[in-house]
Amino acid sequence: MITRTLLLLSVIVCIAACQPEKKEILFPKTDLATVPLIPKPVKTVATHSAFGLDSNTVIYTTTQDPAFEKVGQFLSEKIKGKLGLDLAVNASDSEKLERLIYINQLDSTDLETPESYQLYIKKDSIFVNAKTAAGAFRGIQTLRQLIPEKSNDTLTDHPLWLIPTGKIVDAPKFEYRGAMLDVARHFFTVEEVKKYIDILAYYKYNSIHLHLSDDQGWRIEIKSWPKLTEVGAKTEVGGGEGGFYTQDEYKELVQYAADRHMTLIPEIDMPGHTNAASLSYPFLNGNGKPLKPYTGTRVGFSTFDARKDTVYSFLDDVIGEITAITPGPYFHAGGDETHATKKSDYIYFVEKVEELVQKHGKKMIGWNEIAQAKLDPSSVAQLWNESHSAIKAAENGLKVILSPSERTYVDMKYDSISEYGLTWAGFIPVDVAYNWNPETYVEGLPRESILGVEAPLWSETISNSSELEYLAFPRVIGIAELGWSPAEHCNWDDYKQRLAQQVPYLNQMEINYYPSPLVDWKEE
Ligand code: TNX
Repeated sequence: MITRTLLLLSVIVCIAACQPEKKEILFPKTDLATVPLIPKPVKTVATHSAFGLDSNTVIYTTTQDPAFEKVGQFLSEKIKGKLGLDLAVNASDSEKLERLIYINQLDSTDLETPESYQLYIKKDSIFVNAKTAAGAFRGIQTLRQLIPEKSNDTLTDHPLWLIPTGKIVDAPKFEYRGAMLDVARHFFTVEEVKKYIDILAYYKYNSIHLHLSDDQGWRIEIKSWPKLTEVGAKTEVGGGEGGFYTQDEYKELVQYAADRHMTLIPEIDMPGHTNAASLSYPFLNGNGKPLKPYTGTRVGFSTFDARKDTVYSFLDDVIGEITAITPGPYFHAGGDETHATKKSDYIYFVEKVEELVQKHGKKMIGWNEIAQAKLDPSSVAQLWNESHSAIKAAENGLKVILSPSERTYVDMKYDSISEYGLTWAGFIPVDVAYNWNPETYVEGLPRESILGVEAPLWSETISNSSELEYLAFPRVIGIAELGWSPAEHCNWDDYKQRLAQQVPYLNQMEINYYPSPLVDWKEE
């Protein structure tokens, strides 16, 4: 009896131990509701099956609107970059209709905003429905995030990438979702700015604001005032060589952003932050002090002369040249930290500049200080440090962009051991940047007055893509969600799980993100 039991036991042990090692099947989750989408969509319904994306999949789009075809091509290029698959867009041979992705223009009342979209994923077809190409573009970002990095079985010669089936109905919370890059304190090349724009688009940002001038440098060619770049572009913080965009390069950036349905917003900061401009043309200077190139990081010492007519003729040319190559609706006129400008001069100046911006067919955006002036309700105030001025702007009918420095200033250090960044607005760890509700953050600011949110990245301490990425990522990813997803979906514990799973994308894009210890990053 004992021997029989022993025999049985040893057989069981052997069965357990002698099992051939289970081949790991790389099977992605097929539950649409658990894919780590950022920003989290408004509504997701999972149907627990899968669409097998493969080399026979074809992309079709509405052809009446060429912008929809471009969205299809964009998707095809990104799939090629991620998986190596070359998917045809609107190919004429209709044989290959086994599995298709259809990007469809649809005039439905369910699609409430221009960026709304619906995604219907069935076993053989994926439909992206949108009223506008912008909506379709946002929809295909969701689709990109649904495509797993790995196919179901890397050993077959016909791999399938399984996309979970179901339905997503989605629309942004705010019409404005921006990121600002300061290319004045340190210059960033066209390629560096493009890379940033491309990543922002993946997380559904729709605006890229470039801070094109400051005390330390002027960064855009103005043909009628060539010294701005001959003199004013040659400096940057720390004494580097500076740089500027020619108008052709600027147009290239505008187009690159437009291809991603993003608006480029140019900023010429004034009347303060103008040392580089005044150094180029000293008649502009209003602080009465001798001018010299500035490569430090102090603020608030420079000003234009607000009472000189020639200053406004100069600005008419500058604003005219820039707006002529800027298709978006806005021109940002700065207006912050004007400690060297008398208050009455400041108000006079901002009102004159608003007129010029409108004369050139644009709406003015300015930092919250502009609320001191009497402005047209078409102008927009960008809140960075004084809630009361945002409230005042709203009372005067202006819309407000929220960039509260203690939450959205991604140029602040994460913590005391951060490699780059400033600290004047406090440390901003990844959870602090995420854990706030833009709709209720400023007490007394009505919801209808909020145009959206923006994450500014000032560049005193950073000078290349890798340093930029260290400060921006992951914080701008969280701010993307705050700008898009309904407040009830914005939850740190849930978000940090989804953020942790962005690693494959961040690695594929070679993004030097800060691996915050608050997040349990998923190793690949
Ligand atoms: C404040 S925010 C500034 C910038 C600096 C930034 C550094 C604002 C409108 N002005 O000039 O670069 O702080 O964090």
